[in-house]
Amino acid sequence: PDGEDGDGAVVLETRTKTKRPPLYKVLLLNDDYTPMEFVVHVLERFFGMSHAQAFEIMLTVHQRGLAVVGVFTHEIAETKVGQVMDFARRHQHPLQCTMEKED
Ligand code: NFA
Repeated sequence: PDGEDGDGAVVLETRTKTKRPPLYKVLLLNDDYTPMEFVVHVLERFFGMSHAQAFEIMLTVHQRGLAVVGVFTHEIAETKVGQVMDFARRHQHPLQCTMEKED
């Protein structure tokens, strides 16, 4: 709606809609070598999951090839992907983590 700026001047076309940021899915990919316990630890450490939740998602990735492990803004998704990829590389596991824009 139109507003008034305090000096009596009318401010036309005040913004009323608040845009939400685009969201990105963070995906974890299966491989044949990364130990299951390592994946569970990654999900607990970087995605705040309980042990039971982390085990369930790890099994989904293992059985289906990949799973969405979280949905975040671009900056947070990039940070999560970087943290997982660094941690996996440091432990010499081939675990892959990527991000994809939500529709
Ligand atoms: N497939 C791996 C194994 O059998 C476990 C795994 C699960 C790896 C999820 C990557 C992601 N050791």
